[in-house]
Amino acid sequence: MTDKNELAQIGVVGLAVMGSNLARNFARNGNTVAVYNRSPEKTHALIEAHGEEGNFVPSETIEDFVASLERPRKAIIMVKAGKATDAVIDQLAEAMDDGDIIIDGGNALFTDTIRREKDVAARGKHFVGAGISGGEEGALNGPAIMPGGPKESWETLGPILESIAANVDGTPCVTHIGADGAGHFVKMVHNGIEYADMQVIGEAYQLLRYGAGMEPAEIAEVFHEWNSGDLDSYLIEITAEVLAQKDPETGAPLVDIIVDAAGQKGTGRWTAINGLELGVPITGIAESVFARALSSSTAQRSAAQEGQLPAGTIKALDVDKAEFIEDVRRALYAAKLIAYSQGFDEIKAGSEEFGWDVDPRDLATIWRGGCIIRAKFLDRIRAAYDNNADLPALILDPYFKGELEDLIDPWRRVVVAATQLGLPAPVFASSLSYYDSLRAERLPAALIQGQRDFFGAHTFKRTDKPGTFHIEWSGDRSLTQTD
Ligand code: NBP
Repeated sequence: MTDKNELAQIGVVGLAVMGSNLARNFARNGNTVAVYNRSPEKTHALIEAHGEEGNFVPSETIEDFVASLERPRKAIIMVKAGKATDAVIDQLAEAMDDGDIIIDGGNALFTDTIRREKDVAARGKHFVGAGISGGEEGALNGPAIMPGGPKESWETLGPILESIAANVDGTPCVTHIGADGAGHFVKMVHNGIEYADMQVIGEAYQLLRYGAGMEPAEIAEVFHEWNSGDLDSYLIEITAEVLAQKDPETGAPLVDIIVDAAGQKGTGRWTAINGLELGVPITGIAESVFARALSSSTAQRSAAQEGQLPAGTIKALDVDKAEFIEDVRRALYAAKLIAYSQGFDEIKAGSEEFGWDVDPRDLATIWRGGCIIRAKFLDRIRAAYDNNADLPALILDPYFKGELEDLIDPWRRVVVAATQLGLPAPVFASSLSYYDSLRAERLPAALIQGQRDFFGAHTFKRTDKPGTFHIEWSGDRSLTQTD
C-alpha cells in the first residue's frame, strides 16, 4: 500500500538488495517507510513487487523523500560504501533540518564514520554509523544491528530498529554500541571473526577430505552432527548444506566444481590492519585473510603444483578415522575459541583507543541472532563477561579454560597430523602457537631485545632490577644503565 500523504517513521535511501529488503522488513513490522533510489526503476520495482506488504511512501527526488518523513527525520542509507555514501550524506544533510538523523547502514570503514559524524554534526544533524549483519536474508527477516553515533539518536532510533532486528529469547539483536564509529568498528571485527570462523571450518573439511579420505556427502553428515553440540552455529549449519549439494549440471559434489579461490570485500583486511595498528595479535583473523589471498594467487599456485616444490619424505601418519574426526572437531572448537578471544581483544583495544566504552556482553548478546557468526556458544561468552567484565582474555574464563583441558591434546594431534600429511591448516596451527605463546613462561622476545640492542642500541630491561640498560657491543661489552 502506498500513500503520498502519510508521513513515514523511517526512510531508506538505496534500494538494491540490502536496502529493498530492509525497507520491506520495516514495512512488514508496521512502520510506514519512505523509499528512494537514485534510479527510480528500483523504487518502482520494489513497490510493484512488494507494495502490498506494508505502508511505503515512494519518492523520485531526495527533496520529496525528506519531505515524506516525520520529525525528527530518520533516513537509513543503503548505497555502495565509499563515495556514493558521501554523496548521499551530503544530499540528505542539505535537505534535512537540525536534529534530523542520518544513518549509514552500509559497510563503512569506521574511520570514515568518525569523519562523517563530525561533518554532519557540524551541519546540525545527527549521524549514526550502523553495522548491519545477516546479508540479504537477515535484512529481510531480522538482522543483527550495531549502531554507533550519539546516545541521544539511539533514544529515538532504538524502538524502530528493535522492531526489525532479529530476536533471541525475547531480546532484540540491536543495541547502542558507543559513540561515532563504534558500531562500524564492531561490525568490522564481527566480519573478521567471520573470516576466521569460515577458515577453521574450511581447514576441518580439508583434513577430513584429504586426511581421512572422506567424500563431501559423508563430511556433510559429520558437520550436521557437529551442529547439535558445542559447535552449533549458522556457519556449521550452512557448511553441511553446501557439502551435501550436488552440481545440478554434472551431479558431482558442488564443492568440487567451485573454483578454490576465495573472494573478499575488505572487512577482514580492515580488521587485520586495525589489529596491527592497535598491536593486538589477531592471528586467526589475519591468517584467514592471508589464506584467502593465497587461494587467489592462481599463477603462483599452479607453478608450485607442477612439481616444483618438494613435499618432503616424512611418512604420513596413519589415522584412525573415527578418532581423527573427533580430534578435528575439538581442534576446530579450540581454533574458533581463539579467533573469538582475539576478536574481543581487538574490540577492547579499539574501545580504549577511541573512548567508546563498548560492553563485550552487549556484543555476545546481539550476535546470537541475525548475523553470520550467530552461534550457541555466544551464550557462554556472555556468561564469561557477566562473571568477570575485566577478563584479561576470553580463554581465561573458567568455563573456557575447562573446555581447553579437553581440547588441547586433540588440537595438538591435529596440527601434527596436518603437518605430517602435508595439508595446510594455517589457523589451526597459528592459533595453537598463539595459545602456547600466551602460556610460555619465557618468550624469545628476550633474545630479540638483545639483537635490537646489538645492532641499534635499542636498550633492554632486566628481570632482576628496574631501569634501562645497554651493552657496549662494539667495545668492551660492559653494561651501562641509560635511565
Ligand atoms: P550495492 O553496494 O550494490 O550498491 C547499490 C546501490 O547504491 C544502488 O541503490 C545504487 O543506486 C546506489 N548508488 C551508487 Br552504486 N552510487 C550512488 C550515488 N552516487 N548516489 C546514490 N546512490 C548510489 O548495494 P547492496 O549490496 O544492497 O549493499 C548496500 C550496502 O550494504 C553496502 O554498503 C554494502 O557493503 C552493505 N552490506 C551489504 C551486505 C550484503 O550481503 N550484500 C551485507 C551487509 C552490508 P542505483 O540503483 O541508482 O545505481
